[in-house]
Amino acid sequence: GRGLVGSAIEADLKPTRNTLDLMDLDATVAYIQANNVTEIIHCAAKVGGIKANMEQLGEFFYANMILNTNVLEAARKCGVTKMVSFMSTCVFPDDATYPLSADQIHNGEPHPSNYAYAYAKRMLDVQSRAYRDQYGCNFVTVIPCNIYGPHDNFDLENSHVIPALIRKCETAMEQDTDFVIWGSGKPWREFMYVGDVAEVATWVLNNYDSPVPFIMSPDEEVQISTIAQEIATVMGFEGAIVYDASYPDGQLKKPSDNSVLKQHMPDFEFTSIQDGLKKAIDWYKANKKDVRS
Ligand code: GFB
Repeated sequence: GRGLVGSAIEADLKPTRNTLDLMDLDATVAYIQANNVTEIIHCAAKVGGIKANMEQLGEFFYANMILNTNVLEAARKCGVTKMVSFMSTCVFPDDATYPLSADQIHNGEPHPSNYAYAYAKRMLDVQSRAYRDQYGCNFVTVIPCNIYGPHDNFDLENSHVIPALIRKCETAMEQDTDFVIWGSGKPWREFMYVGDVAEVATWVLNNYDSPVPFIMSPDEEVQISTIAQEIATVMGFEGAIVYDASYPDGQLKKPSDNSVLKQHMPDFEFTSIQDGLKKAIDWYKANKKDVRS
C-alpha cells in the first residue's frame, strides 16, 4: 500500500510491509480473514530498474514468485471475489511482434536483463487462469508499461529511469557537474503516470472479468534522451547532458497494444509526459527528506 502504485490507488485498507508480510502465507490468510477482504488490487512486488534486475536475478525471482503465489492462494482460500494483479510489459518475449499483445506473453525468452523478474511475473497469468479454471476465481491481470510518479523509489542505482534521472539532474545542478545518462539514450519506452495507472486499475477491478491480460499503456513511446532533456528543462539544468555507454540499454523498445483499453475506456485521457514529469518532480522536491532511496 505504500509503493509507487499502491500509494495512488484508493482503497479501504492498504497493508504495508510492516503490517503484513506477504512472504508468509499463513499471515496473509489471517490478514484477509481478519479484515473481511473481498476484493484485492495486488500491486506488491520486488521491483527495480535495469541494473537492479541484472544484479539481483535470484532475489527478484524468489521474492516475486513467493509473494505472488501467497497472495493468490490466500485470496482463493478466503473466497476473495475479485483480484487484479500487476504484471509488466517486460514479461513479453524479447523476440516478439510489435505491438506487444496479450497472446504473445509465453511465446519465448524474455529480455536477458530481467528474465528472472519477467518469468516470475508471467506466473501471475498462469496462476490466475489456473485458479479461474479449477476454482472459478475471478482473478484478472494487467500489464502496465513503465510507471512513474509520486512515491517512486528515487535510489540512484536501483530505481527506474525517471526517478533516477530526476535525482541525478538535481545532483548535477548542486555540484555543477554533467548530467550523466546510462546507455545510449536511444531506447524507446512507454511511460504511464501512476495516477492514470490507478484509475485504469480501479476500472478493471470494477468492470473487467476476462482471463485475457489487460494491457495499460499510452499511445506513444518516448526516447530516453527526450526524457533526460524534459527533466533538465523542468528542473532548469543548463549544463551538459552526457551518455555513459558502459551502462546497458536493455531492450531497444517494447511498444504495446492498448486497443483493448481504448475499446473499453474510449474517453480516457492520459496525462502527458510533460505534465506527469512536472508532478513527479514537484513531489520529489516537496518530499526529498522522506523519499525511498
Ligand atoms: O527504467 P529502466 O531501468 O527500465 O531503464 P527498463 C529504462 C532505460 O533508461 C534503459 C536507461 O535504456 C536505461 O539504460 N537509463 C538511463 C537509466 N539512465 C538511467 C538511470 O540512471 N537509471 C535507470 N534505471 N535507467 C525495467 C525492467 O527495464 O523496467 C523491469 O528491468 C521492469 O523488469 C521495469 O519491467 C518497468 O524498461 O529498461
